[in-house]
Amino acid sequence: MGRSLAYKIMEEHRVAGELSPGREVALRIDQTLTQDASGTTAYLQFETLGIPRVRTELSVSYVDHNLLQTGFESADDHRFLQSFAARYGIYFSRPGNGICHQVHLERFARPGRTLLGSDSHTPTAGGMGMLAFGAGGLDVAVAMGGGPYYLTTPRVLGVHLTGKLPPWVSAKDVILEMLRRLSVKGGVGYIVEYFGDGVRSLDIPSRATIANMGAELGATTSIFPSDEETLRYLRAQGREDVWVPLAADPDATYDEVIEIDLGHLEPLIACPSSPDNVVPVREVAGTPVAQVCIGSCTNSSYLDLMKVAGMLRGRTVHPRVSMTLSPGSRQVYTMIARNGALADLIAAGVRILEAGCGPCVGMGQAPPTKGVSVRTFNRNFPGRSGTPGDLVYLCSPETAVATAIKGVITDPRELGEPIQVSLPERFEPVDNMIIPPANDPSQVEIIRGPNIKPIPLPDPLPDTLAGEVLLKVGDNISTDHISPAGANVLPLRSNLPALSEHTFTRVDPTFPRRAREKGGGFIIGGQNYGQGSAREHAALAPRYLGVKAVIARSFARIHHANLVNFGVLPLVFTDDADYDRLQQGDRLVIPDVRAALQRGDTFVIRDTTQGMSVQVRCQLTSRQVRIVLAGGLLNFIRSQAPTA
Ligand code: MIC
Ligand code: SF4
Repeated sequence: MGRSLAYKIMEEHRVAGELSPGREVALRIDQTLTQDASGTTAYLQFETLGIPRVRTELSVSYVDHNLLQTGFESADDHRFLQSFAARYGIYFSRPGNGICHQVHLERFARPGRTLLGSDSHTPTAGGMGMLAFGAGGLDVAVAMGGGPYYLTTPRVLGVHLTGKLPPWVSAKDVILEMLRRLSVKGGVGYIVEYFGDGVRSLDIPSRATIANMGAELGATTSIFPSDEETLRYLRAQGREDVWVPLAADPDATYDEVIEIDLGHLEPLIACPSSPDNVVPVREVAGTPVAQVCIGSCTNSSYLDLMKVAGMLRGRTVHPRVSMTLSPGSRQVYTMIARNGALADLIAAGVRILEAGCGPCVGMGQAPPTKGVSVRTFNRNFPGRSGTPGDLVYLCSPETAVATAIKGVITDPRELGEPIQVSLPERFEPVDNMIIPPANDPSQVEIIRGPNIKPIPLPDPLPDTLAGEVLLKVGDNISTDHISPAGANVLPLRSNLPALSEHTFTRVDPTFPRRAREKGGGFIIGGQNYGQGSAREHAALAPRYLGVKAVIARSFARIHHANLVNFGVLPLVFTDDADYDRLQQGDRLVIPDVRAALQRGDTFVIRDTTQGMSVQVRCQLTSRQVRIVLAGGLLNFIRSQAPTA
């Protein structure tokens, strides 16, 4: 039977386990990436493994999130990361060099290889046939040490692309169409694999845009074939030597197939405040707008920015609108500066920001109260922009610029003839801001600022778990709700005690205080609990405040793995209706939890406040059970290490 491309690459990288949907498989990881906001904890944990040098083919540490430097904290983190990289054999992409996913695509991604990144949009590299996963920092640390990446073997959703995109419709509209059809839960448990004639008409930055936002579908990853177009892009990057042609077998079968005729798509937009709240732009056209932001790892490529500049040439941003642009990489930034496009953007009134994540992660540019913000980004979870009650829309660069010109949400097809841009023959080779590791690591001193605090190791799971339901939340709670980002909080990522004081504060500002006063307890979640980012802080910080278990209707993949890694028990109701019965403030007891976990996957929780019991399931592999019993992955690894 013919195999999908994803399964071929997984088979080549399988080191243990079974490649069968739902079963655990362990994959060899060729490359890793980290970014600064999740990298500090990843490296602090790597350090505890006692491995002198990374054992991957390539590991890169990027600095792209915490660039505001409103205090000493982030600058200290940057220095720590740079010295750590030099010492342990990791390439260091300096602050200002660009967003990890964009730079990785340009300079390092390789078709057919595996990549593990401590950021949920790592699958962007799937745009060039790489099998790339987002994971918590601890999983990335283990991969840097040469350990495999364990995951539940996903099913494969084949997306059959036919036709060609009409004028004014672009890659973002393809992935918004996927989100419209499938929702933010629709990709859970799947790798999304694109195939068919329509693929050929999409350049690599377009494929990367689509693969990037597979994260918003909840998918394990997304992948495109590697073809002539991939070669063209790699050649333009001066990296044609890493090209290999890759595709699914011609008779490949997929677990499910959906059809998209590119020719039938129209400009789409995700309305506040979820990436799957998608409608055609024409349905919300005319809505007055206060802000337009171009950038993020989804839409900040050379082609994107050239389109934006071309549309704005000779025009001025509408007086009501504040428009920003953050280039995806310094390569892109340099090129638009040299060819004059940057001057067109500046002349049109665009506020040019640094190459990095910027407003996408709430680092500045919070929109005004009740002001609509239209962004080319990938996430619009409530409050992520930094403004409470924000109204963030997500769309293509074409729609964003049409909107910036008119001051109201505008279907770009109203602008007449579309702008034509094409891939350059040669991208500017700019690796001078990527520092290779030191030749003599013994000479490198690791520099730690006062903001970098050690991560305490948790105790093993006790025999009985008891405590109060500290918080009950609804469906689709994102990691932005659990451990928010933004300019005030992100600089605290390497200081767990300080960071934990922000846990759930966007949902209930009293949460950290109550959790401390009660000595920890339980969280009740709805469906898709923990969707969004890969930040392990969304497991670490609640655990630090004493959260013992999360009982939810279902979990997002990366967050589920992060809870296990830090010894927080993820439990799922066997009867969905029990979600309604448990209430915030109820006292719960899980007796003999260690024995129950070892016995099987279902057990009983007693609600002593209401005098009732509910049944829950723990969907863990036997390896994960041992990790939770040990109190987390680091404890587990230590217990496995041969004693001297
Ligand atoms: C995000 O887009 O939410 C982030 C910030 O890039 C996160 C990573 C983090 O929180 O450190 C992600 O996507 O994983
Ligand atoms: Fe950065 Fe935004 Fe991409 Fe996250 S989604 S990596 S914050 S640009």
